[in-house]
Amino acid sequence: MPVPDLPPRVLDWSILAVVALEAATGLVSLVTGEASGWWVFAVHGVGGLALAVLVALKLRRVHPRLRPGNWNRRVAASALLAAVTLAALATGVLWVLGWGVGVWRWSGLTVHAALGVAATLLVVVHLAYRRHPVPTTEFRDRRTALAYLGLAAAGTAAWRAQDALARLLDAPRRFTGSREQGSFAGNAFPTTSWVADDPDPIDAGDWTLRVEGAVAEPLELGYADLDPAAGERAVLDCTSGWYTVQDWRGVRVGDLLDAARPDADARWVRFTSVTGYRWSLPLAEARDALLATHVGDQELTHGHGFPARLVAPGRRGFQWVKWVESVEVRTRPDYGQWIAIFTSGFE
Ligand SMILES: Nc1nc2c(c(=O)[nH]1)N[C@H]1C(S)=C(S)[C@@H](COP(=O)(O)O)O[C@H]1N2
Ligand SMILES: [Mo]
Repeated sequence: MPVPDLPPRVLDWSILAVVALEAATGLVSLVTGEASGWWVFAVHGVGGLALAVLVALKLRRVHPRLRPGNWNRRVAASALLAAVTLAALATGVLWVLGWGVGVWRWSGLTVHAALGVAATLLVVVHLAYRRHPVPTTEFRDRRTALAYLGLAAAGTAAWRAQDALARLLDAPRRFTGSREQGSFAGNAFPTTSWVADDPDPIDAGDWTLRVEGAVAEPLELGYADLDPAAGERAVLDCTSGWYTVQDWRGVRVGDLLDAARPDADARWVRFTSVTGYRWSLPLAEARDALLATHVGDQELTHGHGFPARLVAPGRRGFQWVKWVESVEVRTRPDYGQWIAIFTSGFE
Protein backbone atom coordinates (compact mmCIF):
# COMPACT_ATOMS: atom_id res chain seq x y z
CA MET A 1 0.00 0.00 0.00
CA PRO A 2 1.58 3.32 -1.04
CA VAL A 3 1.99 5.83 1.76
CA PRO A 4 2.38 9.37 0.36
CA ASP A 5 5.37 11.29 1.59
CA LEU A 6 4.85 13.67 4.49
CA PRO A 7 6.45 17.11 4.89
CA PRO A 8 9.45 16.75 7.26
CA ARG A 9 7.95 18.59 10.20
CA VAL A 10 4.66 16.76 9.89
CA LEU A 11 6.59 13.49 9.81
CA ASP A 12 8.53 14.39 12.96
CA TRP A 13 5.46 15.44 14.89
CA SER A 14 3.59 12.36 13.69
CA ILE A 15 6.35 10.11 14.99
CA LEU A 16 6.17 11.90 18.33
CA ALA A 17 2.38 11.50 18.47
CA VAL A 18 2.52 7.78 17.63
CA VAL A 19 5.34 7.17 20.13
CA ALA A 20 3.18 8.87 22.78
CA LEU A 21 0.23 6.69 21.73
CA GLU A 22 2.40 3.55 21.96
CA ALA A 23 3.73 4.54 25.38
CA ALA A 24 0.21 5.25 26.67
CA THR A 25 -1.40 2.09 25.27
CA GLY A 26 1.62 0.03 26.35
CA LEU A 27 1.26 1.25 29.94
CA VAL A 28 -2.53 0.85 30.02
CA SER A 29 -2.20 -2.67 28.58
CA LEU A 30 -0.35 -3.71 31.75
CA VAL A 31 -3.50 -3.16 33.82
CA THR A 32 -5.95 -4.46 31.21
CA GLY A 33 -7.19 -7.97 31.85
CA GLU A 34 -10.85 -7.95 30.81
CA ALA A 35 -11.71 -9.01 27.26
CA SER A 36 -13.55 -5.70 26.76
CA GLY A 37 -10.12 -4.02 26.81
CA TRP A 38 -8.90 -5.90 23.69
CA TRP A 39 -8.86 -2.64 21.72
CA VAL A 40 -6.00 -1.28 23.85
CA PHE A 41 -3.80 -4.08 22.49
CA ALA A 42 -5.18 -3.64 18.96
CA VAL A 43 -4.46 0.10 18.93
CA HIS A 44 -0.97 -0.63 20.28
CA GLY A 45 -0.35 -3.13 17.49
CA VAL A 46 -1.72 -0.98 14.66
CA GLY A 47 0.14 2.05 16.04
CA GLY A 48 3.40 0.10 16.21
CA LEU A 49 3.13 -1.01 12.59
CA ALA A 50 2.23 2.54 11.47
CA LEU A 51 5.26 3.74 13.42
CA ALA A 52 7.43 1.32 11.45
CA VAL A 53 6.31 3.07 8.24
CA LEU A 54 6.96 6.53 9.72
CA VAL A 55 10.42 5.49 10.93
CA ALA A 56 11.21 4.12 7.48
CA LEU A 57 10.19 7.47 5.91
CA LYS A 58 12.29 9.30 8.47
CA LEU A 59 15.34 7.11 7.82
CA ARG A 60 14.95 7.66 4.09
CA ARG A 61 15.15 11.38 4.74
CA VAL A 62 18.01 11.46 7.22
CA HIS A 63 20.22 8.52 6.25
CA PRO A 64 22.73 10.75 4.37
CA ARG A 65 23.56 12.32 7.75
CA LEU A 66 24.73 8.92 8.99
CA ARG A 67 27.64 8.85 6.49
CA PRO A 68 31.06 8.22 8.03
CA GLY A 69 32.81 11.53 8.58
CA ASN A 70 29.54 13.12 9.57
CA TRP A 71 29.36 11.48 13.00
CA ASN A 72 29.24 13.50 16.15
CA ARG A 73 27.52 13.01 19.49
CA ARG A 74 24.23 14.25 18.22
CA VAL A 75 24.19 11.97 15.18
CA ALA A 76 25.22 9.07 17.40
CA ALA A 77 22.35 9.82 19.80
CA SER A 78 19.90 9.93 16.89
CA ALA A 79 21.25 6.66 15.51
CA LEU A 80 20.83 5.08 18.95
CA LEU A 81 17.23 6.31 19.04
CA ALA A 82 16.56 4.78 15.62
CA ALA A 83 18.15 1.48 16.67
CA VAL A 84 16.23 1.23 19.95
CA THR A 85 12.95 2.14 18.23
CA LEU A 86 13.47 -0.47 15.52
CA ALA A 87 14.41 -3.04 18.18
CA ALA A 88 11.23 -2.23 20.13
CA LEU A 89 9.14 -2.66 16.97
CA ALA A 90 10.92 -5.87 15.97
CA THR A 91 10.59 -7.50 19.41
CA GLY A 92 6.88 -6.61 19.42
CA VAL A 93 6.28 -8.25 16.06
CA LEU A 94 8.45 -11.26 16.95
CA TRP A 95 6.53 -11.79 20.19
CA VAL A 96 3.25 -11.91 18.26
CA LEU A 97 4.74 -14.42 15.82
CA GLY A 98 5.89 -16.66 18.65
CA TRP A 99 9.60 -15.83 18.77
CA GLY A 100 10.05 -14.15 22.10
CA VAL A 101 13.58 -12.83 22.30
CA GLY A 102 14.15 -13.32 26.02
CA VAL A 103 17.24 -11.99 27.73
CA TRP A 104 18.43 -13.41 31.05
CA ARG A 105 15.29 -13.73 33.26
CA TRP A 106 13.29 -11.42 31.03
CA SER A 107 10.70 -12.78 28.62
CA GLY A 108 10.52 -11.48 25.05
CA LEU A 109 7.50 -9.38 26.02
CA THR A 110 9.38 -7.83 28.94
CA VAL A 111 12.33 -7.07 26.63
CA HIS A 112 9.88 -5.41 24.22
CA ALA A 113 8.41 -3.30 27.04
CA ALA A 114 11.88 -2.27 28.28
CA LEU A 115 12.91 -1.23 24.75
CA GLY A 116 9.64 0.69 24.43
CA VAL A 117 10.34 2.60 27.63
CA ALA A 118 13.92 3.31 26.47
CA ALA A 119 12.72 4.51 23.04
CA THR A 120 10.16 6.82 24.66
CA LEU A 121 12.78 8.37 26.94
CA LEU A 122 15.21 8.80 24.04
CA VAL A 123 12.49 10.50 21.96
CA VAL A 124 11.93 12.98 24.78
CA VAL A 125 15.68 13.73 24.94
CA HIS A 126 15.89 13.96 21.13
CA LEU A 127 13.01 16.40 21.13
CA ALA A 128 14.66 18.62 23.73
CA TYR A 129 17.62 19.10 21.32
CA ARG A 130 15.81 19.24 18.01
CA ARG A 131 12.60 21.06 18.58
CA HIS A 132 10.67 22.27 15.56
CA PRO A 133 7.51 24.38 15.77
CA VAL A 134 4.25 22.51 15.33
CA PRO A 135 3.38 22.85 11.64
CA THR A 136 -0.22 23.95 12.01
CA THR A 137 -0.81 24.82 8.36
CA GLU A 138 0.82 21.69 6.95
CA PHE A 139 -1.27 19.59 9.34
CA ARG A 140 -4.41 21.10 7.86
CA ASP A 141 -3.30 20.20 4.35
CA ARG A 142 -5.58 17.72 2.59
CA ARG A 143 -2.61 15.67 1.43
CA THR A 144 -1.54 15.21 5.03
CA ALA A 145 -5.00 13.99 6.00
CA LEU A 146 -4.88 11.53 3.09
CA ALA A 147 -1.45 10.37 4.15
CA TYR A 148 -2.79 9.68 7.64
CA LEU A 149 -5.68 7.68 6.26
CA GLY A 150 -3.22 5.69 4.17
CA LEU A 151 -1.05 5.14 7.20
CA ALA A 152 -3.94 3.96 9.39
CA ALA A 153 -5.08 1.62 6.60
CA ALA A 154 -1.54 0.28 6.11
CA GLY A 155 -1.12 -0.23 9.88
CA THR A 156 -4.43 -2.07 10.13
CA ALA A 157 -3.72 -4.24 7.09
CA ALA A 158 -0.27 -5.12 8.39
CA TRP A 159 -1.74 -5.90 11.81
CA ARG A 160 -4.26 -8.27 10.25
CA ALA A 161 -1.59 -9.93 8.15
CA GLN A 162 0.55 -10.34 11.25
CA ASP A 163 -2.36 -11.93 13.10
CA ALA A 164 -3.02 -14.34 10.21
CA LEU A 165 0.67 -15.22 10.05
CA ALA A 166 0.73 -15.88 13.82
CA ARG A 167 -2.16 -18.31 13.30
CA LEU A 168 -0.32 -20.01 10.45
CA LEU A 169 2.74 -20.35 12.64
CA ASP A 170 0.51 -21.81 15.34
CA ALA A 171 1.51 -19.24 17.93
CA PRO A 172 -1.77 -18.84 19.81
CA ARG A 173 -1.97 -16.06 22.35
CA ARG A 174 -4.59 -14.38 24.50
CA PHE A 175 -5.83 -10.89 23.56
CA THR A 176 -3.25 -9.62 26.05
CA GLY A 177 -0.47 -11.27 24.06
CA SER A 178 0.12 -13.90 26.76
CA ARG A 179 0.75 -17.56 25.94
CA GLU A 180 -0.74 -20.48 27.86
CA GLN A 181 1.27 -22.39 30.48
CA GLY A 182 0.22 -25.37 32.60
CA SER A 183 -3.54 -24.84 32.71
CA PHE A 184 -5.50 -27.22 34.98
CA ALA A 185 -2.31 -28.88 36.16
CA GLY A 186 -2.32 -27.84 39.81
CA ASN A 187 0.84 -26.06 40.88
CA ALA A 188 2.69 -26.86 37.64
CA PHE A 189 2.60 -23.36 36.15
CA PRO A 190 5.35 -20.72 36.29
CA THR A 191 6.01 -18.65 39.37
CA THR A 192 6.73 -14.97 38.92
CA SER A 193 7.81 -12.54 41.56
CA TRP A 194 8.78 -8.94 41.39
CA VAL A 195 12.08 -7.32 42.06
CA ALA A 196 13.02 -8.64 45.51
CA ASP A 197 9.93 -10.43 46.77
CA ASP A 198 11.23 -13.77 47.99
CA PRO A 199 10.04 -14.67 51.50
CA ASP A 200 11.03 -17.83 53.39
CA PRO A 201 8.43 -20.60 53.24
CA ILE A 202 5.60 -19.93 55.68
CA ASP A 203 4.61 -22.46 58.35
CA ALA A 204 0.80 -22.58 58.38
CA GLY A 205 0.89 -23.05 62.16
CA ASP A 206 2.72 -19.73 62.68
CA TRP A 207 0.64 -17.78 60.18
CA THR A 208 -2.44 -15.72 60.85
CA LEU A 209 -4.71 -13.80 58.53
CA ARG A 210 -5.93 -10.45 59.82
CA VAL A 211 -9.13 -8.84 58.57
CA GLU A 212 -8.84 -5.29 59.80
CA GLY A 213 -9.20 -1.56 59.13
CA ALA A 214 -12.59 0.09 58.75
CA VAL A 215 -14.57 -2.82 60.21
CA ALA A 216 -16.73 -3.26 63.32
CA GLU A 217 -15.23 -6.66 64.16
CA PRO A 218 -11.54 -7.18 63.31
CA LEU A 219 -10.66 -10.85 62.85
CA GLU A 220 -7.55 -12.90 63.31
CA LEU A 221 -7.77 -16.30 61.68
CA GLY A 222 -5.47 -19.30 61.65
CA TYR A 223 -4.99 -21.54 58.63
CA ALA A 224 -7.30 -24.15 60.19
CA ASP A 225 -10.04 -21.53 60.51
CA LEU A 226 -10.17 -21.11 56.74
CA ASP A 227 -12.72 -23.40 55.12
CA PRO A 228 -11.70 -23.69 51.47
CA ALA A 229 -15.28 -24.18 50.30
CA ALA A 230 -15.44 -21.49 47.62
CA GLY A 231 -14.23 -22.14 44.10
CA GLU A 232 -13.55 -20.04 41.04
CA ARG A 233 -12.21 -20.77 37.56
CA ALA A 234 -10.01 -17.82 36.67
CA VAL A 235 -7.14 -16.83 34.40
CA LEU A 236 -3.87 -15.73 35.95
CA ASP A 237 -2.31 -13.54 33.22
CA CYS A 238 1.17 -12.19 33.90
CA THR A 239 2.34 -9.06 32.11
CA SER A 240 5.58 -10.88 31.28
CA GLY A 241 3.57 -12.83 28.71
CA TRP A 242 2.15 -16.10 30.04
CA TYR A 243 -1.24 -17.10 31.38
CA THR A 244 -2.78 -20.12 33.04
CA VAL A 245 -6.41 -21.17 33.56
CA GLN A 246 -7.03 -22.80 36.92
CA ASP A 247 -9.76 -23.89 39.28
CA TRP A 248 -8.87 -22.03 42.45
CA ARG A 249 -10.30 -22.91 45.85
CA GLY A 250 -10.33 -20.98 49.09
CA VAL A 251 -12.33 -18.45 51.05
CA ARG A 252 -14.59 -15.89 49.41
CA VAL A 253 -13.43 -12.43 50.51
CA GLY A 254 -17.09 -11.35 50.82
CA ASP A 255 -17.58 -13.99 53.52
CA LEU A 256 -14.62 -12.64 55.50
CA LEU A 257 -16.00 -9.12 55.15
CA ASP A 258 -19.49 -10.18 56.24
CA ALA A 259 -17.98 -11.55 59.44
CA ALA A 260 -15.91 -8.39 60.03
CA ARG A 261 -18.72 -5.97 59.10
CA PRO A 262 -17.18 -3.08 57.11
CA ASP A 263 -18.04 0.48 58.15
CA ALA A 264 -20.58 2.46 56.11
CA ASP A 265 -17.85 4.56 54.45
CA ALA A 266 -15.70 1.55 53.45
CA ARG A 267 -14.68 1.70 49.75
CA TRP A 268 -11.53 -0.34 49.23
CA VAL A 269 -9.98 -3.57 50.39
CA ARG A 270 -6.20 -3.83 50.53
CA PHE A 271 -4.41 -7.18 50.43
CA THR A 272 -0.92 -7.16 51.92
CA SER A 273 1.71 -9.87 51.71
CA VAL A 274 4.11 -10.87 54.49
CA THR A 275 6.73 -9.06 52.35
CA GLY A 276 4.81 -5.77 52.20
CA TYR A 277 3.76 -6.33 48.57
CA ARG A 278 0.18 -5.10 48.34
CA TRP A 279 -2.75 -4.29 46.07
CA SER A 280 -6.30 -3.07 46.66
CA LEU A 281 -9.63 -3.63 44.99
CA PRO A 282 -12.86 -1.63 45.19
CA LEU A 283 -15.08 -3.10 47.90
CA ALA A 284 -17.69 -4.69 45.59
CA GLU A 285 -15.01 -6.31 43.42
CA ALA A 286 -13.12 -7.52 46.49
CA ARG A 287 -16.24 -9.29 47.76
CA ASP A 288 -16.24 -11.51 44.68
CA ALA A 289 -12.50 -12.21 44.90
CA LEU A 290 -11.05 -15.30 46.48
CA LEU A 291 -8.30 -15.87 48.99
CA ALA A 292 -7.12 -19.13 47.51
CA THR A 293 -5.46 -21.85 49.53
CA HIS A 294 -5.68 -24.46 46.77
CA VAL A 295 -5.23 -24.72 43.03
CA GLY A 296 -6.83 -27.66 41.25
CA ASP A 297 -6.89 -30.37 43.90
CA GLN A 298 -3.59 -29.34 45.45
CA GLU A 299 -2.67 -27.07 48.32
CA LEU A 300 -0.76 -24.05 46.98
CA THR A 301 3.00 -24.41 46.96
CA HIS A 302 5.17 -21.79 48.60
CA GLY A 303 6.06 -20.29 45.21
CA HIS A 304 2.40 -19.74 44.38
CA GLY A 305 1.67 -17.97 47.67
CA PHE A 306 0.93 -20.56 50.38
CA PRO A 307 -0.89 -20.19 52.76
CA ALA A 308 -3.17 -17.81 50.85
CA ARG A 309 -3.06 -15.76 47.67
CA LEU A 310 -5.49 -13.34 46.11
CA VAL A 311 -7.43 -14.53 43.06
CA ALA A 312 -8.86 -11.44 41.37
CA PRO A 313 -10.57 -12.48 38.10
CA GLY A 314 -10.14 -9.95 35.31
CA ARG A 315 -7.08 -8.40 36.97
CA ARG A 316 -3.52 -8.90 35.75
CA GLY A 317 -1.25 -11.32 37.61
CA PHE A 318 0.77 -8.67 39.42
CA GLN A 319 -2.38 -7.70 41.31
CA TRP A 320 -2.89 -11.25 42.64
CA VAL A 321 -0.98 -10.78 45.91
CA LYS A 322 0.75 -13.92 47.22
CA TRP A 323 1.46 -14.82 50.89
CA VAL A 324 -1.40 -12.59 52.08
CA GLU A 325 -1.44 -11.87 55.82
CA SER A 326 -3.72 -8.82 55.96
CA VAL A 327 -7.07 -7.94 54.41
CA GLU A 328 -7.63 -4.30 55.29
CA VAL A 329 -10.87 -2.44 54.67
CA ARG A 330 -10.20 1.18 53.75
CA THR A 331 -12.11 4.35 53.05
CA ARG A 332 -9.48 5.69 50.61
CA PRO A 333 -7.50 4.35 47.67
CA ASP A 334 -3.84 3.43 48.26
CA TYR A 335 -1.60 5.12 45.68
CA GLY A 336 1.52 3.91 47.49
CA GLN A 337 0.83 0.39 46.19
CA TRP A 338 2.32 1.42 42.83
CA ILE A 339 5.64 1.94 44.62
CA ALA A 340 5.27 -0.98 47.03
CA ILE A 341 5.13 -3.59 44.25
CA PHE A 342 8.64 -2.50 43.19
CA THR A 343 10.19 -2.01 46.63
CA SER A 344 8.66 -4.84 48.69
CA GLY A 345 11.10 -7.47 49.85
CA PHE A 346 14.03 -5.06 50.19
CA GLU A 347 15.16 -4.91 53.80
N1 LIG B 1 3.70 -10.95 47.37
C1 LIG B 1 3.79 -11.01 46.03
N2 LIG B 1 2.73 -11.35 45.29
C2 LIG B 1 2.83 -11.43 43.95
C3 LIG B 1 4.05 -11.17 43.28
C4 LIG B 1 5.16 -10.81 44.07
O1 LIG B 1 6.26 -10.55 43.58
N3 LIG B 1 5.00 -10.73 45.42
N4 LIG B 1 4.12 -11.27 41.91
C5 LIG B 1 2.87 -11.07 41.19
C6 LIG B 1 2.99 -11.39 39.77
S1 LIG B 1 3.86 -10.30 38.78
C7 LIG B 1 2.31 -12.42 39.21
S2 LIG B 1 2.24 -12.65 37.54
C8 LIG B 1 1.67 -13.44 40.05
C9 LIG B 1 2.31 -14.75 39.72
O2 LIG B 1 1.77 -15.77 40.50
P1 LIG B 1 2.52 -17.16 40.55
O3 LIG B 1 3.94 -16.90 41.00
O4 LIG B 1 1.73 -18.00 41.49
O5 LIG B 1 2.50 -17.70 39.15
O6 LIG B 1 1.80 -13.18 41.44
C10 LIG B 1 1.72 -11.84 41.81
N5 LIG B 1 1.72 -11.77 43.24
MO1 LIG C 1 3.42 -10.86 36.63
